[in-house]
Amino acid sequence: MSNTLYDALFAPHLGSAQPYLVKPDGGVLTYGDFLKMAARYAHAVAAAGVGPGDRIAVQIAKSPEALALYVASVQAGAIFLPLNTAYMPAEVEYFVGNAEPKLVVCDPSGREALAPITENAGAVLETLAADGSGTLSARAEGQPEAFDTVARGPDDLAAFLYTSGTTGRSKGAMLTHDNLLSNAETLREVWRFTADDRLLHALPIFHTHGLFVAVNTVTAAGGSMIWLPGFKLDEVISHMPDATSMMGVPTFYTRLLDDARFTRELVAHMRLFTSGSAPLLAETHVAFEERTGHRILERYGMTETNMNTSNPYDGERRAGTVGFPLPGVELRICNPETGEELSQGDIGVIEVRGANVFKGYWRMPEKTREEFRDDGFFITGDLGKIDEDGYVHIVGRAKDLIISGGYNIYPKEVELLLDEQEGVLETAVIGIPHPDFGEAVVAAVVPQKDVSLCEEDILEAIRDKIARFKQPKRLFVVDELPRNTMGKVQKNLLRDRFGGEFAA
Ligand code: MLC
Ligand code: AMP
Repeated sequence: MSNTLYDALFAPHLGSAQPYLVKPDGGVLTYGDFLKMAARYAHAVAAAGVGPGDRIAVQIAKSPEALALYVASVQAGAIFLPLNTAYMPAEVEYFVGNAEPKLVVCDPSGREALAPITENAGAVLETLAADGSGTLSARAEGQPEAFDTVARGPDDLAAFLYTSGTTGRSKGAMLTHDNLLSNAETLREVWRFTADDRLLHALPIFHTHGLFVAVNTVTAAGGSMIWLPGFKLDEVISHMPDATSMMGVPTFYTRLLDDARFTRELVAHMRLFTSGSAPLLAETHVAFEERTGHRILERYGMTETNMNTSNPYDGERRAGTVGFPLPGVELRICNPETGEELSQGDIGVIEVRGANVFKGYWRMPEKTREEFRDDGFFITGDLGKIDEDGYVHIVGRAKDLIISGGYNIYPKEVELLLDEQEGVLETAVIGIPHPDFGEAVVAAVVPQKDVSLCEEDILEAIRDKIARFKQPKRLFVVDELPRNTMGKVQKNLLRDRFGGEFAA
């Protein structure tokens, strides 16, 4: 029986002695051995009661076993729901409540906090640690090394990835087998990945970039990956000589450029550097070329759409642009209010349609309807234009969103939490330029009458309530928020006032 994603990406490598994952200590896991491990995990999740269409929520460290669990989920016909390891239990509680997973897998250190949540939701809780130990791996041990792949068609769901919303509530983007497969095959082709490639993989695997763009594309080509637990400068630099390619968020590249060991000689053999998830400053693009002789290939995507555009492999990689629509992706620029298509060169909202675009938000039909046009185009919320040579430029966002080090933060979620704190009347959360993260979260807070507030106390009060990366890097106590005549907070004025806070 056929399973769209497993059959195309993984099954061709069964029994293969080709390297798949190279561990930080140099140990190599072949495709054949990796897929046996994935099969054992598929037995383990099936034994936990997971059947076709059930969700598996995971909040675990990046490891070969963690990746095997993704493949096991695909093979078992389940829906994989990876969660940022920085999320606090209260955030996980929402995802578990919303997605109703059959199985939740967390780090052993998180078990105590998550046990009441999963019990409440009627989910099985298992653990998997960074070193591959845990109750789930114990279940997987001794299981058969082959698993009868569960049948799944192109339109069946393979993953839910939660993306925050402007209302402060996260939405589960439903991605099908075909969404993922079509994008992986396109990227393999346009970025020329082959079995000779070895990707330096330092991204997290709970997001589209690290999991689908990187893993699925390399696997589609039969290449291998240097599987680092995260982005640590020393490790990345020391493994660079063994890689052919790297995918990163802009912070990876600015950090590399800040290090004198990152030289032209170190990367002379490299074939490709790609960047995405956040804007790559034109000056970083230029500095990178000056230092290394390589032009970073910038592309543009979203959780909901996978990758939409890419600068060309051959031809000019134009700094400050995200290149051309990928084959099979239609892209247009529209008036955000009327939806009318605009002329070349005009700025409007970017809309996309294609096999890459998700099926909608889990149990949020209204939200889904709002974000699609009647003709099937998805409204990205990014503002852009197309230049005279056809390159797409992203010039801003119609959505109130901050992207910090490649992670998305919706100000509303942080504002709602700050508003709940004692003595707080109202708040506004903004993103301002930051030399390392691109943008940093900062907050302006108005105290209630006759209350005196201080930055440290408020930050301390929210410390365990939301993921650290969403928390303001600075918090300013102000007398009032600037408002326009309609009463709407003028965040641009706050950005003008506090925008220089992290200036170099
Ligand atoms: C970590 N911290 C951050 C942060 N990452 N703060 C703001 N923004 C971030 N992105 C904070 C931590 O909370 C901690 O704070 C301190 O920084 C050090 O934490 P760390 O874990 O040691 O940080 P580090 O390892 O240096 O992580 C930085 C990073 C990481 C850039 C390597 O954030 C990262 O891997 N980002 C990639 C994100 C990504 O893959 N995005 C893809 C989305 S998919 P404190 O105060 O506790 O010390 C997508 C679609 C598409 O967007 O197009 O690709
Ligand atoms: P996410 O919801 O995490 O998938 O983030 C998607 C958002 O990241 C997009 O809507 C864009 O705003 C932004 N993004 C992704 N790639 C780029 C890029 N190359 N340049 C600018 N913004 C980008």
